Amino acid sequence: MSFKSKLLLGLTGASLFFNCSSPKEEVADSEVKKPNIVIIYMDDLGYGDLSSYGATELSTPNMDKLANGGIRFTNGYASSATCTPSRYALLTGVYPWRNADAKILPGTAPLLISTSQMTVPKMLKGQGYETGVVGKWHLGLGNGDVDWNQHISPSPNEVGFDYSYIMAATQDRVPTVYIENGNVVNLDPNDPIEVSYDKNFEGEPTGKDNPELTTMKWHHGHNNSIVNGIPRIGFMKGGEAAKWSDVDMADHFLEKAQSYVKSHKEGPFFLYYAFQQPHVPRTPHPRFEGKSGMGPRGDVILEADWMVGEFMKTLEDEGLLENTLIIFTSDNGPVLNDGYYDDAVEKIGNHTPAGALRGGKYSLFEAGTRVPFMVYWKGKIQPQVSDALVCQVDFLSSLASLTGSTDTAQDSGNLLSAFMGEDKVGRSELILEATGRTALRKDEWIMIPPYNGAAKIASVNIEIGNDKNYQLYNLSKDIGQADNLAESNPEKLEEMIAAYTAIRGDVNSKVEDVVLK
Ligand code: NG6
Ligand code: CA
Repeated sequence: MSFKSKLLLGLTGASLFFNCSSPKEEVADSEVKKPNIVIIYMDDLGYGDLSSYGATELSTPNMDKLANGGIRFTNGYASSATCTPSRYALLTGVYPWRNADAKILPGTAPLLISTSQMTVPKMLKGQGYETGVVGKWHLGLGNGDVDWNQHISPSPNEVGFDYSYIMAATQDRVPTVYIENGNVVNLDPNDPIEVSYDKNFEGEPTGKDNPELTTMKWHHGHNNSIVNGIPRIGFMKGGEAAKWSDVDMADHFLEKAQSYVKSHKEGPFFLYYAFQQPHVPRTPHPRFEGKSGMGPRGDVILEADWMVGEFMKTLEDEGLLENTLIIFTSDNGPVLNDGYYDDAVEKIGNHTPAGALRGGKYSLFEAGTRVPFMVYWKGKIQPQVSDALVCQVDFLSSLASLTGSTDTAQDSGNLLSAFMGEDKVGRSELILEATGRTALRKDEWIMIPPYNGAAKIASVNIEIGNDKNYQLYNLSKDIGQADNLAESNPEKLEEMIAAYTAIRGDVNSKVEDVVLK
């Protein structure tokens, strides 16, 4: 069978469709063009936040189009229950617990990914792709002593991205500026930017001392520099003209993502489009304010859904939809009060952001890491629901397989056939991480080793999975993790501990209590 007819028949197993050794005339055929690849990455969107994943109180029609027109995974995981480690795993194919620095980073942290490390964009560049990142970065910049008034390096541009338009860390952390290809946008040399996570700059107001200057009130943390009335984490001085507008951020990133697509439509391109919603501070554009009836958290989910729709329209208008593989997922599970009084708790009503899952962001329970996870490719992937066990750490090897690269990374499985809807099993084992602690998912089982420390982070009101005893749950029968089978099924527990220790070693006694700073 020729390469072309194989392609026309669809995918078989995890076969390469873009075989570099194929005869020239077949490769030249438009139908064997390498697909554009887009990863849409949400920030703190929960398993139950989409109507396609069971939400009844919120409607997310545009995200649902991806879920219902592609593969909707029910066992799709972020590697971690917080942002930085998940993003590290997604881009590098390496479990974040292998890197001691892969924790929630301050805005001044050095670049976490080594410039010599393999990454998804680097691998794709090797296959002829143009690569871009738009949105939230949160993987560190520079070497630890960034001068925000000079060109910043290393940045995404040194780990595989040809183009970057990012915020350095999170919307609640300084510096509150956009950075394009290593340069702060709209920087005024006469108003230099200074940033510190240790101490305030003399004379600068803070959320703690000047509550009268804030329009959003802090609940825990978030009481340092005030930008646009919102108190943030970290201190910043100067850079007035460069400061972003929070309510316009989503529109701004959308516009950058759309222009990236338009200017790279000859392809192939890879775009990592990292949204900031529904992470705090939740600042919907006025046209979405009050639309969900659930307060700002619901409103920014509707805003993000609209953005997904507009972005998809651009792909369609440019004639790219049939040749673009789109992955949609989230970096960790949901949280309501993550440090500001913003009505997220008060107005939640009957909505369940985690669906039937236990826990939330920061948690080793399922809601920490099991997230909305869809793969959409118009005309190539049959709409379906898949229970295959898949993780974002698998993107590197799987996309390598898709595009004909032999690059891999230590923990990245080639799950291409699962991502194409052919294999319904996926991985057998997966190590999940939450604030420095780890657990093993194996087939339908999850084992959480004993951890000291509080069972709940009180400030966010989330059970994080700590218990002084082993926990063992059968997720196919007990998705809500109510029934700990560790005592009643000692054989399974022993098998799980052995499998866990084989990957992880005996490390748990060293894990300290979880403190959110
Ligand atoms: C925590 C912040 C939280 C959020 C989180 C990072 C406090 C008290 N809490 O430390 O608000 O910013 O870090 O979220 O400061 S993440 O999704 O980027 O991992
Ligand atoms: Ca996050």
